[in-house]
Amino acid sequence: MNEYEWDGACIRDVCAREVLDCRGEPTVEVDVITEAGIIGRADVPCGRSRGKHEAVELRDGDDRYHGRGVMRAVRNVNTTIAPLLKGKNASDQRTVDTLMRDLDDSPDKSSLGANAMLGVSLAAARAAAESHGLPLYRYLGGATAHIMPVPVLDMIEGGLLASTDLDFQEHQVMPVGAPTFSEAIRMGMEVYHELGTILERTYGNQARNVGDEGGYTPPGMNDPRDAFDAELAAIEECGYEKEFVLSLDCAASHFYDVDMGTYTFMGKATTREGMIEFYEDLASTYPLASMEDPLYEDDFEGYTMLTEALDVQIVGDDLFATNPRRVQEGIDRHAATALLFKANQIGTVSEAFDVASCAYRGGLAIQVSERSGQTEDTWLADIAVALDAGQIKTGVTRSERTAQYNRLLRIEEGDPLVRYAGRGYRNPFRF
Ligand code: 2PG
Ligand code: MG
Repeated sequence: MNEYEWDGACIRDVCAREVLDCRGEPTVEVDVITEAGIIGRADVPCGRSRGKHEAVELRDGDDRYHGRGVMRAVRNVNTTIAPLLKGKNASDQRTVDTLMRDLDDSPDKSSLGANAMLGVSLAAARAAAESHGLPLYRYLGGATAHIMPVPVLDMIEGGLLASTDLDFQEHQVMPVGAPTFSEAIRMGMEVYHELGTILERTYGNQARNVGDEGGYTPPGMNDPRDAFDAELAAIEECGYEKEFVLSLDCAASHFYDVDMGTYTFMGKATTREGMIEFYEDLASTYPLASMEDPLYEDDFEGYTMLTEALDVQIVGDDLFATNPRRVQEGIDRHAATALLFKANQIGTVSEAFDVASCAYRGGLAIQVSERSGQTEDTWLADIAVALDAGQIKTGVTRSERTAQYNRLLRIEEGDPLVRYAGRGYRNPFRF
């Protein structure tokens, strides 16, 4: 042992189990237990509108849960990964992650499963944080992390996340003018409840039913401009016109026809150029500040055209899949201005943080994101602060989303050093 080594987080055991996500689907939960008896626990979230370049989430494909069971991933943790990590130090995040990667030995984590690996990776970080007596955001972010993110609130849902006629997946609002995170949440929820009343008037009482992320699902609404109009009316009714901007997750790959090379948008086949024209029109009519996945995930060329045409944050989710090669290509081609950071798209904490560093160095902003299938675990909130990201997207209501916001409220209350990103959400360090 040398003077820099510390054995206070020596791993005694690693064990996984199947638990449920918010959609009632199974997912992986992992405990990393240290010799000192500390248990670091983490749950892995699951996407529904997944990008094709994401690391592989192992599902059983048998009779249980209609094939959606994760017992293969659980077994991989308990019988293959656990023996490898016993006796290692949970603080050596990179060692933990590298050992698993070497063992997996596939380009897309399909041997062990990205869900198995991320569970272990996050649980190790939790065990280490607790062994050091630090909250997770401080342990992962270091002594200087201090930015509270702007919540990107998914008020009206469409696409694969709701049973509506809207093609875009999320019609969001961002309280950028709030002075603190807690005020941002208060204002956001006031707008949310006002919006419910407004939508009910036009679309009937079923409009208050919510989608996977707690956003409303107004029956018959099929034009994103109607969603924006309703959101702006709610914002105005609350007196917050100057405090909010609008935002979208278009999730365009999911209404793109690869064979035809067209988007099926509002019932019509639309070309890439048609979509870009629509976005230009939207950006000149509404206070639109951010758009995620506006085009098909492999259309880097179209992304570059859009990024150069619009003064709007262009966020790459399916485009980047939190994958270092794709993020680098996006930077080189100026194909987007922000990375959507989803740890389970890549599969380990250290790789995900490396992707974040690459994004920052390439001039991209970072929006830390949930998956549509979350659990009550709140590591996402901690990671948003650890990365000083300035933006977090985690739906709007339902306990698995509000759990993240509640965690951030507690961080803000308990740490006098933190500062709300506000209008600096794309770069909180620019003065
Ligand atoms: C997205 C997400 C999260 P999913 O597309 O950004 O909102 O959905 O987790 O289903 O990929
Ligand atoms: Mg998305």
